[in-house]
Amino acid sequence: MANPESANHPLAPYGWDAKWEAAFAPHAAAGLVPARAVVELRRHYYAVQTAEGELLAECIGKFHHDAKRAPDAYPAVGDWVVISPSPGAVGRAQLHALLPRRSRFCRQSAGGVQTQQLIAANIDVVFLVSGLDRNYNPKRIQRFLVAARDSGAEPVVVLNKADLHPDPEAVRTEIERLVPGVSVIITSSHTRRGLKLLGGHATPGRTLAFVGSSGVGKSSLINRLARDAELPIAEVREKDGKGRHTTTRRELVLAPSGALIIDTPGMRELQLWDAEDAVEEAFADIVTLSLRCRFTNCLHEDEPGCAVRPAIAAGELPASRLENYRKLKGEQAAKAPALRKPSAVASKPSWKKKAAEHAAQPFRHRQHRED
Ligand SMILES: Nc1nc2c(ncn2[C@@H]2O[C@H](COP(=O)(O)OP(=O)(O)OP(=O)(O)O)[C@@H](O)[C@H]2O)c(=O)[nH]1
Ligand SMILES: [Mg+2]
Ligand SMILES: [Zn+2]
Repeated sequence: MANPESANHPLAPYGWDAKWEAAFAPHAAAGLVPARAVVELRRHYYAVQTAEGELLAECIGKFHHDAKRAPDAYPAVGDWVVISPSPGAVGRAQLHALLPRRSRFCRQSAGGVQTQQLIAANIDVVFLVSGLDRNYNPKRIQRFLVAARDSGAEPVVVLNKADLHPDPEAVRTEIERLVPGVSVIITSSHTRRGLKLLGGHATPGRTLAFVGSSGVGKSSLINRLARDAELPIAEVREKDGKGRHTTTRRELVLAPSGALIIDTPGMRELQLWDAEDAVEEAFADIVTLSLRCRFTNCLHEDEPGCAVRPAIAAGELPASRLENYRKLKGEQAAKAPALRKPSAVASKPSWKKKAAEHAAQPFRHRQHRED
């Protein structure tokens, strides 16, 4: 949109445009200020980028109230938020509202169960990074495409650590056969293979998010794209090829190219999702079929455009298998709320200091990681 005013806005490099300006208008009239959530420090605490610089913003009461009904009512990294400076507290702000999201990437369970974990908002492209060493898993890629399908962002599969695989092209072919039409980029942050292709997505004002298991090289790739980002990376343990959750928070960085790049910690953050992954792995045939259902939340009952029912009707999938799958998914959904409780937080004077301490100390929920 060619709107000179929004193009000259100090937040334009962060993706602010005429449409955001319009969505924000009622809040502007109320004397509030727009900002983009750039770091999720803890639940309900964010570093936000305003026209004047970074502030620490805290959700006010309304958010906690709303969140009881909808977990994704809370801001995620990438969200445009409505704030006001906290009276008498320099560098701090109150967070009042979210501007309606253009896209949202969630980890969600297939089969229509309403448990979601919001990863990032207002992203244009989401890269699922796999390591071509030992991390590569076609079923995980299928699950990712299930999640990406409804996100509003363009999914791209990234096969990293090409330097450690004898034939990366064969893997690409395998994925393309599994999921026709999917975009696959082979990379190596060590040899720089594929970085130009990856960088082709990193155009000014575009928001890119990197997701994938710990240790696959998300931060390494982002550091290559945004040389000044200096996101922490760490050595993979030799014995199992898995990482150590070096990235401990979601963070948006402005790359020299003008793109906005979101780094995320390895995805298996909650025990729930591990259990779920196991179920979905065991029922990969159903997960694959459901990729072709018209509705993301298809329950495979009588929805139009369902791809699972016809497979049962044609005798390709035993009906009992769908029943078992539903039963296991149902059990997980019942377990979900207790695991999703937000952890208690205490306020500290300097958010930068807190962030540093926080980065040095793993989240408690990371005890449930993949190892
Ligand atoms: N051989 C090889 N190693 C790589 C490549 N990319 C990253 N690595 C190594 O893989 C390890 C993990 O990289 P990170 O960038 O920290 O991985 P991550 O995905 O950000 O991990 P988390 O932050 O824990 O989610 C580091 O030791 C990197 O040096 C690559 O292309 N080839
Ligand atoms: Mg990382
Ligand atoms: Zn269906």
